[in-house]
Amino acid sequence: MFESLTEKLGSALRNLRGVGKLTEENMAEALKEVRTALLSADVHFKVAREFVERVQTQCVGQEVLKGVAPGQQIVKIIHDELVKLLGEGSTSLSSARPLKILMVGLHGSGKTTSSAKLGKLLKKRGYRPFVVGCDIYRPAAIDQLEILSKQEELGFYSDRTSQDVPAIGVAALAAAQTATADCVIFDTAGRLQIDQELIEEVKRLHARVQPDEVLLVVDGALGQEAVSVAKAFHDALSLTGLILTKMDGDARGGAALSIKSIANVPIKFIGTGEKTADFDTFYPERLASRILGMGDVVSLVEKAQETIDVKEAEKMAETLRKG
Ligand SMILES: Nc1nc2c(ncn2[C@@H]2O[C@H](COP(=O)(O)OP(=O)(O)O)[C@@H](O)[C@H]2O)c(=O)[nH]1
Ligand SMILES: [Mg+2]
Repeated sequence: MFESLTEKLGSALRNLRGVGKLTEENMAEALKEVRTALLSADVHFKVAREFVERVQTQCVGQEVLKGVAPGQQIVKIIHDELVKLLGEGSTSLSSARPLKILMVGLHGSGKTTSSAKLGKLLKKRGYRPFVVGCDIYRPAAIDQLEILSKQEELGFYSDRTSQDVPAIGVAALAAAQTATADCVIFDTAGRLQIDQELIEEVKRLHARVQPDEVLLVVDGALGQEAVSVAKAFHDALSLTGLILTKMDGDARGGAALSIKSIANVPIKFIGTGEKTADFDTFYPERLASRILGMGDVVSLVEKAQETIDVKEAEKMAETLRKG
């Protein structure tokens, strides 16, 4: 995942890690390389620019920590900014019961697979999930979902004779209730591109079933193009989250790093393979550490910061004692 970005960021920062003193020149040089690394990972240019600016501002205002090289401190700043870019602590799902989840996205992004994967994951969390095949245009998609639902022992509903997607949705809710399911996942149809007709259909389904979560499934290999896809779906459907798929493949990082700050929708899950088990809650911290590949430096700086915090607290206590 993101090997090339990791390599490029690594080389930009390696030179800086050891330097005893940061000068404007060596910092500017490194930050330029960081920006280039982000751009070549197909991160949206605005995101890359703002990222570098934020890092720069923080480097200037940073208090020098004892026992930490300035370059190492920058690694920590970049790490923290990456975490922010990927989105912090926003992966939880609505607590509504039944929990109704609408899966939307382009054709081939991984909606059907992710519907089954999410069902499996939620089952593990104690839900009784039910999946619904709403892709009436491709009978094979309904078969695919049915097979996966059998495999994972999830409730399943579809109506191969109906062309009325909102009606299928409503009937599915009734079937789910009868089956005492407490989580209903609607797998919908996709097109190769954003398509107004299709969006209208999903909107009608949305209006009828009133989902608690609207998750956009995005191919992680898309790059910054994912941003316009997310925007279009967000405008039409008010997304509540994203699922980035195929993160095991040639994902360069563009989609993951751009989407949260431009479309302002949190990444909630990632798909990391073709099997139903290859699916996980998204942890920004974990991915940031993987991208940077410098966990040792990050924890070193964290320790140094903790020491400072303790000292400050002691100082404050002392001041208070003296009154
Ligand atoms: N490697 C990999 N393949 C995936 C992942 N998610 C989906 N796929 C594959 O992508 C293809 C399209 O998936 P599908 O769920 O049918 O997409 P849909 O058209 O959006 O419903 C299938 O061959 C899936 O096996 C993933 O996380 N990793
Ligand atoms: Mg499908």
